[in-house]
Amino acid sequence: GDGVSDLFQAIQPYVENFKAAVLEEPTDESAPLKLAIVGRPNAGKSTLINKMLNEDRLITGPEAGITRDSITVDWNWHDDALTEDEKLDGIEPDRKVRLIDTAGMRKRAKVNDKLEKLAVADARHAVDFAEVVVLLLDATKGLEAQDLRIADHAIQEGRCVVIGINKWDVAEGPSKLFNGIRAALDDGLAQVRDVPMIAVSAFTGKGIDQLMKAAFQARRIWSQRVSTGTLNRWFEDAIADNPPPAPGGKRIKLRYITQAKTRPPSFVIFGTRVDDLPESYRRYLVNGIRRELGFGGVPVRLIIRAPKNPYHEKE
Ligand SMILES: Nc1nc2c(ncn2[C@@H]2O[C@H](COP(=O)(O)OP(=O)(O)OP(=O)(O)O)[C@@H](O)[C@H]2O)c(=O)[nH]1
Ligand SMILES: [Mg+2]
Repeated sequence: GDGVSDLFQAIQPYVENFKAAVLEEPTDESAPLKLAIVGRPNAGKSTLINKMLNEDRLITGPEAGITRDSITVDWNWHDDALTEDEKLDGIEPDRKVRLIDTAGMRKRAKVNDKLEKLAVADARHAVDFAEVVVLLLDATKGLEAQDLRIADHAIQEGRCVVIGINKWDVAEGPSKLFNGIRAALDDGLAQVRDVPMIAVSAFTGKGIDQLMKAAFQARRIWSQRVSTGTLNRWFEDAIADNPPPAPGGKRIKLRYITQAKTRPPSFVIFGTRVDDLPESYRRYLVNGIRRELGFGGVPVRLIIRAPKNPYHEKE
């Protein structure tokens, strides 16, 4: 093991750069969609991909823990139901997809075995390099804390999340189940509202087209840029409607906003005394960006800071 940790440290910066480069690649719609399918063991991830491909490409089975390594497979999804708007936007019915199958992720406390640890680490990596992550649930098991943990990791990494509820062919009390999961998700994933949720069956193929549509749409939203003019008009209204508080009688001033980057959409607001701004006000602004500027269902980052001004420090 001599030198291994030095080697690791030497490699680390390249990995970080690569990760950043993957994210900043310009996306035109026609670029293959990097789509990772993740979830607990046995949710039906590999079966779903086989159904998409229409061939028995990946090993599946009734026991948990069949898939051990992430596997990438290229697929062409044909969208049979392009809307008029999508046609006007020049979206083609044949869409390239890079599907990534991953190992099932159990609750960390249960994972003792070394091989399983590696498999889970590998699945987490697949999330970091994907654009959209499908979190696949098992309709016969419902939503568990572990699912929220997986979704949370993806959102923290700035990835779009789409929820697929698999095995819908054997779901009991489907509408109650669906609404129950919706409510639990809205409760458990406070940072992203309205995460798309689709009932699917890897056996019958139900819901696959809807799932793919939601995934492509999420990427489109995640990659979009709003003009500075529109952004600041919204910002002025938002602040006029609900001005920032004035702790200790001194008003916090928020001056302007800019979209620093896309994928994930990230915004910076400049102002003074911003350290005193309550979290609830930040949430108010993020929700406004989501609802009023068309960034619903994807992670949105907002940094609020003082402008870089050498005199400001002294002041
Ligand atoms: N009824 C039903 N069973 C399904 C469906 N999809 C998968 N299964 C079954 O669920 C079991 C697990 O399927 P896999 O595709 O191996 O699950 P996985 O998520 O890849 O599991 P790991 O690789 O272990 O994480 C198998 O017995 C499948 O036949 C479905 O849509 N409906
Ligand atoms: Mg599998």
